[in-house]
Amino acid sequence: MTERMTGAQSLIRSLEHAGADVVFGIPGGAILPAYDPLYDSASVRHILMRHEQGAGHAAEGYAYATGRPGVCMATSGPGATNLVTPLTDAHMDSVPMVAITGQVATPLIGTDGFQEADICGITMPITKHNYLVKNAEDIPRTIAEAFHIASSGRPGPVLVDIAKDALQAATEFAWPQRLDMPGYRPVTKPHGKQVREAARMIAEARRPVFYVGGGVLRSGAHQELRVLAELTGVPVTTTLMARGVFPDSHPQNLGMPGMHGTVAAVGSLQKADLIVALGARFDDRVTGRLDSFAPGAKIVHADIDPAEISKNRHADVPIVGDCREVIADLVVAVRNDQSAGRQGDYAAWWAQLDRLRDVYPTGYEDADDGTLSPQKVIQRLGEIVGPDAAYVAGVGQHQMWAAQFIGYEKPGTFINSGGLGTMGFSVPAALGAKVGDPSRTVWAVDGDGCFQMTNQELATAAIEGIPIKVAVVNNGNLGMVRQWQTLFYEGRYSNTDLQTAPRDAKVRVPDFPRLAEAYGCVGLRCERAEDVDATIEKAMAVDDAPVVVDFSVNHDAMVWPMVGPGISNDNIQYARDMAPDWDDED
Ligand SMILES: Cc1ncc(C[n+]2csc(CCOP(=O)(O)OP(=O)(O)O)c2C)c(N)n1
Ligand SMILES: [Mg+2]
Repeated sequence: MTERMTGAQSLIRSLEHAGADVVFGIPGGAILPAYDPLYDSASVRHILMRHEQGAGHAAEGYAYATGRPGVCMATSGPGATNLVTPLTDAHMDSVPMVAITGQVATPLIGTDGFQEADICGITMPITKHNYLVKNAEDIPRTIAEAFHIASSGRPGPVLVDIAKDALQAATEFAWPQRLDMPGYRPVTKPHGKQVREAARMIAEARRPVFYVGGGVLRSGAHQELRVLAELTGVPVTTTLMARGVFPDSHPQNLGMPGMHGTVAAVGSLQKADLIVALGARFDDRVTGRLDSFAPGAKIVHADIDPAEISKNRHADVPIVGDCREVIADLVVAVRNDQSAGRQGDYAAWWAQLDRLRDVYPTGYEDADDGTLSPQKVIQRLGEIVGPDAAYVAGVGQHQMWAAQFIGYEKPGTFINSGGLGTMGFSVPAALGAKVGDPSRTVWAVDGDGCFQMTNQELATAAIEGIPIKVAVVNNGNLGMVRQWQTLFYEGRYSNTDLQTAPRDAKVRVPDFPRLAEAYGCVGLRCERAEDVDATIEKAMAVDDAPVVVDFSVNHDAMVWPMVGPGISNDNIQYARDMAPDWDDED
């Protein structure tokens, strides 16, 4: 069945067929034809953002909350280039997303036409795939493919750039019944022999560890992971991207590895004789100096993307497949081994790791000048708000404290920008997550620097009725950069003071609660430890407007533990100038 309509109508009809219910965007000349039929769509809600970067991060937040591709829309030229950061972000963190951009009309392409940018060329390395559509009849098939590519295999962003004359042309609409993509067939089913080999190595290992990454979240494998972990008794570490896929309260969870990981998690990888990497990519923030990472470990590496395997660290047993299927098959293989009497004995290993956990728990000390500790704010937030809420972090110290001091019990409850480390992610991503799952309480945990990059989306949140809550951990400076200046540049604080919370607290630029009020949100401030609980409760009681809380905290707090940049994980500092005693008998 075909129907006559314009390319623009065909685009909106295609979005409806693809199951898109929300589009985050900003109109402009080249995409304008699409905004006309969008006005009439009964099933696609368009949310007018204040910056295209916000539209992109909102689409990411939506994808986290729903598991479905987030959709954003922008016009040609500057609208499209403003999507470059969120597209890169989604690419680095494997977030399913479809970005639709208007392009100048085909006769203008290549002439430096008004608002022409070669967005397909620009985004080639930062999208999973992209399309330039010049003919109206190609629109339905392209949209169908874009959604399929974004959400299958290793998820990622797909950009569809559509020339204005293709949107305006008359066409026949027909939704494709079948996609014909001979070059794209992601392998999801792992090879049985490799899985059995991995199970054998788990049984034979003395010091194994599961290194669990964001792929486990994306594949929805948290239940399978728990079964595998409990069946084997192997310690588990969850990366920044995987916080929550294995409960923090579980006795086998050692916490987060990496630059600001727990001593036990970092130590477990360094001392392991077997690392089973599940949907993780041996990122430099996890491995530290690569040539000294986990020197005695054999590697089993399971990933849906064959390009990840042996990219940074040689895999002794490569397994290409969807994490959920890999882990489910591993459970079967381990059970078979166990019924044949082959089972690992990790008692000595656990004794070693338990000692590290006991002696070096992740903690903090209050400042002696009576100022509020940022860690305390974040810890209390997690305790009061609880494990059902979603916490969406910005980038910097507050992000690391959010990863360390909120207990995550459920998958998808911690949302952040891991690979790219994008300041400005938090507010729009929180907005998108709240739209994706309105029943969930969503807290943005942001920094005073990050917040100033995208806080104009508070206008979107207020006007569209999206009651997110924002905790600005206001230490008055670009804290993570300042921490590096303290540690590696002799305390020379070049350009990191933001004046958002001057020590004499006279003039704050901006004054965040007043800024929030100007945007139609509720604005609160908390400066004393004794007011933290009541302030959080006050913010929780507001459900008809977005809330921004300025937690004015200590300026000098630092994130510990820390593996300094470019150094070996062996040299992790538990606190400044304090290295753990590994007490390793080897
Ligand atoms: C877009 C962008 N620009 C610069 C950086 C470098 N950077 C990383 S953390 C950071 C400081 C963030 O400051 P703030 O939001 O106040 O967080 P804090 O570290 O103080 O908690 C900066 C500038 C970045 N990650 N992203
Ligand atoms: Mg700051």
